[in-house]
Amino acid sequence: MKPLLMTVLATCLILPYAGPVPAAGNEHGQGHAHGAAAPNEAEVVEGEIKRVNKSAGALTIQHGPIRSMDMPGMTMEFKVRDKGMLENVKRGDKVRFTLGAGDDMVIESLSRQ
Ligand SMILES: [Cu+2]
Repeated sequence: MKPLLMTVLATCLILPYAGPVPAAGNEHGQGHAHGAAAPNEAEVVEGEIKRVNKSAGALTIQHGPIRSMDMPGMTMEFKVRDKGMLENVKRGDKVRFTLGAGDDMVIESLSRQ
């Protein structure tokens, strides 16, 4: 579906402007410079890829805290929205990603740090 692809691309373009993401701090809340293009304010999570599973369309990521989900840092597997997102990453890459709304923990956007 084209609309989904557009969403993924748009999100990827927006990411570089999200600004520095605190690795451990809580500095969110100073200004809203990136708000205009991010209607639902998806939280950007930092992590390191531990495994790329192309057949399952999933990534195992050692991620930092995800405050919007009350999740501490841990290593876990995430599905990706589009398997094409797996083409540009490999084990050991440091990445930033956002998850879709809801409990399904699907990676909606992904970029290398
Ligand atoms: Cu987790």
